[in-house]
Amino acid sequence: MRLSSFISARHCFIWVYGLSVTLLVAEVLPKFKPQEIDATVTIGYGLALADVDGDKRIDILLADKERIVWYQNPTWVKHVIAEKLTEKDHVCIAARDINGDGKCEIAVGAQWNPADTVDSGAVFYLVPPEDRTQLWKPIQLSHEPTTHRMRWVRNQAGRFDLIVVPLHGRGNKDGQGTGVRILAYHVPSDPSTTWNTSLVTDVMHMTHNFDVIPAGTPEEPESLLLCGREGVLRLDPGESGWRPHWITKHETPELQGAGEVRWGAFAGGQPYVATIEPMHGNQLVLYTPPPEGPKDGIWQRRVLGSPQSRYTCRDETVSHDQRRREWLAAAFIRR
Ligand SMILES: [Ca+2]
Ligand SMILES: [Ca+2]
Repeated sequence: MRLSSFISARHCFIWVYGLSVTLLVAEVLPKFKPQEIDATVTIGYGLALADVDGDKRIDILLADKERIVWYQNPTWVKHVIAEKLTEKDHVCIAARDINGDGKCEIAVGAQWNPADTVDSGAVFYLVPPEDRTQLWKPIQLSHEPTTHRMRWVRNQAGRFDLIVVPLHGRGNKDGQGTGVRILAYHVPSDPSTTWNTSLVTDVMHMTHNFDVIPAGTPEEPESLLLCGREGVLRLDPGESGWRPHWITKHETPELQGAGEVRWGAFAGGQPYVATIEPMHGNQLVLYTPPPEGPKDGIWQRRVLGSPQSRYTCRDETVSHDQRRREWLAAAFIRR
């Protein structure tokens, strides 16, 4: 199936979202052929796609429980990048070519313990060896507790910052307390020296995920889409910090925040935001700008689907399986 066919199929799904999702999957999705890449993954917390070795083929990177690895396209041979960086699990990975040499730079998050909002968390930048199939050298950076998600994002100067999103604010209990500190890490010319950070925002709690909104050109800065207990917040870089725009605000009991978020656009260019609600939840939700409203107003909310109750269980013993389902659902309507 050609890529263009897949894109066309996606648009079809979006425009007829009122129909059964199951029916649409059968009608419009191309036929995928599963290929087992690795049967020894323990807890595959974080995934990234980037060209590691500079051969112009996109490779797969994985933050597994105790290993950071990459699978080399097209053979998917596994190479270990780093092992057991912290006592507790690795949890996230960011990979992108940030210096234009065609090979990705890598950062990872570790020491995962969402119950410890004081001492958990860790952030590392990994220095590549000459031969990128060998072990990389970790440089530990400062961090906020409960390090959870990270992405490389292009800033106003055309350089890339590492944006790190913890799950909870420092010292929080049950999602209550000070806001989560979302930080931008600025890459120094020598990565082994101190990395300065700046605050992106601290207005939200239980910030479970975020997305990067593509810029209009490869030179412009990129924006963020952050989701959490309070709803979904768009953040645009400006001369005096990040400008906030609430896509949705969850201030009533029936709206309990969002756990996954993706930005996208219809065939005509009209943007949308897709979420899974609430965190680890069962609702697939679509937000679109109000046709007559102000550009910075609250967007219209439509629930596209609510799977059976077995998907809504919040028991931690099945939480990883829930996350996998969330990812599949969000990816399905992604651009
Ligand atoms: Ca490659
Ligand atoms: Ca590079």
